[in-house]
Amino acid sequence: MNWTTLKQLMNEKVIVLDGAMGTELQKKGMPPGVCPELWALEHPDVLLDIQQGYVKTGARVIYTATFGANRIKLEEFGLGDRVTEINCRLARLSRQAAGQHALVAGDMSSTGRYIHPIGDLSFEETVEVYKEQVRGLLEGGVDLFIIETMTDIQEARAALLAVKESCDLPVWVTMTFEEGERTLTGTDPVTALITLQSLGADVVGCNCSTGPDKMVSIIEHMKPYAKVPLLAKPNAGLPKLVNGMTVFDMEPEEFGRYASLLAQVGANLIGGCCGTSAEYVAEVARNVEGIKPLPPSKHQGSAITSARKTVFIGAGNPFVVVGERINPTGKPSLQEALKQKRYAYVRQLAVEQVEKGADVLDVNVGMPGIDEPGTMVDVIDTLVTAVDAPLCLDSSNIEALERGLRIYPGRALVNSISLEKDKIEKLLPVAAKYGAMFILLPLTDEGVPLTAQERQRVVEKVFERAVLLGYQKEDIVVDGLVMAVSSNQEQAVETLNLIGWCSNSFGCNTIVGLSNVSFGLPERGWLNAAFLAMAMGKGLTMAIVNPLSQTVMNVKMASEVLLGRDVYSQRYIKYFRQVGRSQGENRIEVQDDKPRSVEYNAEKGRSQYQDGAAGSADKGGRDGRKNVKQGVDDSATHITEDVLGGILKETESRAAIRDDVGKSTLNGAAEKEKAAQQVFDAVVKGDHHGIVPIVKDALALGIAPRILMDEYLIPAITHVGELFERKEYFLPQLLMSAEAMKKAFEHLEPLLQEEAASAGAKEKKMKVILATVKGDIHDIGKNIVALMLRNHGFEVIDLGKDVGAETIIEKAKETGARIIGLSALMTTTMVQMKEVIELAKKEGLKCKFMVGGAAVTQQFADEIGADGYAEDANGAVKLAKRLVEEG
Ligand code: B1M
Repeated sequence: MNWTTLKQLMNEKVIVLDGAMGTELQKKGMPPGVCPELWALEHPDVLLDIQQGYVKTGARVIYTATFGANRIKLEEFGLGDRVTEINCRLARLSRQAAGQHALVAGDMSSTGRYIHPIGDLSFEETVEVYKEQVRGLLEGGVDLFIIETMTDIQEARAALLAVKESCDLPVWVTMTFEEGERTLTGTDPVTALITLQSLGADVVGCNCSTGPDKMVSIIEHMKPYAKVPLLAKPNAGLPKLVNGMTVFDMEPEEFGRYASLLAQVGANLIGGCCGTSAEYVAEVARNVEGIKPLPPSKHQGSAITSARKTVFIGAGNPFVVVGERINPTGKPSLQEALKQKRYAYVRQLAVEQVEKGADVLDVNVGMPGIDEPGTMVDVIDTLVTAVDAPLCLDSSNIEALERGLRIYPGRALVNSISLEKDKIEKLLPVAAKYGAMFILLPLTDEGVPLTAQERQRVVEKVFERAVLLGYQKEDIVVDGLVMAVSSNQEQAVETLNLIGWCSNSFGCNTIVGLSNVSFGLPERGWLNAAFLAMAMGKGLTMAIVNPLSQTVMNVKMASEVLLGRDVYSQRYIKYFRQVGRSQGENRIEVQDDKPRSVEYNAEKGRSQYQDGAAGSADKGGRDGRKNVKQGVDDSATHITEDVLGGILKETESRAAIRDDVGKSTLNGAAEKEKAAQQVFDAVVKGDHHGIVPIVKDALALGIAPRILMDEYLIPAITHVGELFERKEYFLPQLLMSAEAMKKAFEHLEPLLQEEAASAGAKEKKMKVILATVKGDIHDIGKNIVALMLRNHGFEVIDLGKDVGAETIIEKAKETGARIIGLSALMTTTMVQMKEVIELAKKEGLKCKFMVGGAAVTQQFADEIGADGYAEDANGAVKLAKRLVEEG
């Protein structure tokens, strides 16, 4: 059997895959803590027994036991120099187990590290790590590759590219989704599918994490868009912790029944993950026998993705607004920012556009005297953590586009490919390699064809070339080529005719760069809006516009209703409810938005809202702040956004905006509130590039460092935690917010020390050891506690985070510290506190223990025998003093 015959078989049968490897090795004696790959290699009989069991019970494909055999994982066991050897030998063993009855899939999985900008591993480094593993597996004779249990789409992309750039063998990719049908880094099943199949995966699917019941819905969601076969490999139910051991307790019979359900909703290959054995595989085989598989779809639809979102384009979907503002042409402040690599400004432009309704962001960084490829990469890295909107990479520089496409963690839209020699011969294959959609510009080396008919011929010629590289009509968007009506008035009609032809005859999506139409005429907004309405009437599916132009956005919303694209006018109603304007009232007047509801209580530092909605804002502390935030959502934020909407038409600089708003509308107290609010927002939005200047602005207005810390920064990071818990935020956003918090804290730290010194903190020099316990890397709160204790004269010995009990006790002995302070933020790590206290008792240490952290309670502190618990840093100081007094 080979891949071709397996594919043919897939037309008639659901393909049965193998079951678990790790949990089976454990059952057969593999001790905890060893390198599973090495153990399997040293126990070939065990491995052969497991895999032959799978083949006997019906598996047509078995996975090599090389799940963690990449350099980064193997290095943890000191085996980093044996990558190719281990992979090759394990692949050969699987080959032996498979015989002629099954194919061997070279198994690869996560490195355990995150790729830049979420983590510190570079994309190319990751690709190289996987290529090394691929070499070993190829040497061992695998038939295909499986990249499995991936939680980060960018890492999955790196592994997929590594295989595709190393050989022509098929490559399958399966992601692991959490309960809410998102991966740990926030990718949903459809987004994962579209990104991976566009990049060339031959099979896509899901494995691990949930039980088979939850996977039914994931497969159902993917199926309508899947051009490739779908794979499901669930665990034997949800993992449960019993006596400190993880167990999976779904019986083989029940598992088998779910296999039949998975096949019925569209899975083409089914096997088992953690907790499954040959018995489970036998049940899968029995239950899918005779089920006619649902074939893959011929189309996935016109879709582009970011790491966390898919935007569908065209028929049946909302009109797509592509924000035009990240383009330095005619924008001196953006030019300056790009030259100086001040990406906070680019981030700001992105966030504003998305807040104003952009679905996609155009990214153009081309200008004289700049390293365009390098800047494109930097800007993409900035934007992918700032917004969820997919990106349209816009450049005439092929290298910039290629580098951008390589590291972009989704399916991008390329702007643009024409019939010009360079574009068609060099750029088109690059776009095809990365599976990008592209804007087809009906232009030739001879220039712009003037009539719609001439442009149609160019569209057809470019499309003919694209088909050869696997493109379909759904993958292209034709640019109507908008010219200025001031110089050539017939051109608008030609563009409209081309859009009509694409929509009604050729059958593809269309786009216009709207503002070109009005160039050279006064009152450009009206021409832009009128042309947009006409083009939408001809079937236009998307436009590159300034989403901060209220006129254009209002007309877009209205046109969607009139064209029947906005069923029951739902989006229209919602939009105008949010904007707070009725149709036609498109003037934005700063004076309209009086800051009547905002009052800054300079003394208390806390804002108070007099609107009914925010009535209970003065509770203070975390909860108080939460209410304040709600108040802001209902009043001040909208005021600010509307004001900005008007002003931003012409204003580039954030500082200028703040100046204008401050001078024309807000009194001093409200200005302070606004500045402090921006500090809060910078943490929530994870603006780690921009937060320090924002903090400086707030300080310059006279807001005390402690107020900023207690009333804005801590509540902001707490709010981020709530968003994370509600699955509105994912790990990348959490990391960016933590980074922003860290930068702000670093800036405030010396000021907080000065503040404390001037408040007359007494020198006591009592030694306190502080640590975040083992397994826990949260240290923001612990650092604040350390700072506060130092401010009150304690000598703090900060051991950092993820610190084991032995180290803590050792340091206590060494330094003679009288108090040990432990911090833990997770329910899974707070149990470590008990270990430290028990070890201290065992060692006869006479120390007092204080504990704290979000997960910890007074009751828990009592249970584990701690001497005190503090809810916050102020409480920690009081507690430490009490413990000193108690001796
Ligand atoms: Co994570 N995280 N995080 N996280 N994170 C929490 C804690 C979580 C509650 C978020 C959520 O789901 N809502 C959740 C834990 C769930 C649980 O167990 N109940 C969680 C999770 C699940 C995770 C990961 C597992 C996510 C993942 O990878 N899937 C992962 C775990 C990594 C690990 O530790 N092994 C993870 C990672 C991260 C980041 C790295 C991204 C980042 C940490 C960066 C850093 O610290 N350098 C992060 C962050 C920022 C958070 C939240 C959003 C904020 C924590 C924080 O800084 N709060 C947090 C949600 C939340 O707490 N609302 C969350 C502000 C800080 C000032 O408060 O630390 O409570 P806090 O400290 C206070 C008091 O508690 C007290 O005083 C401080 C100042 O007032 N205090 C003490 C603290 N220590 C004290 C010690 C004392 C006395 C008082 O005596 C010694």
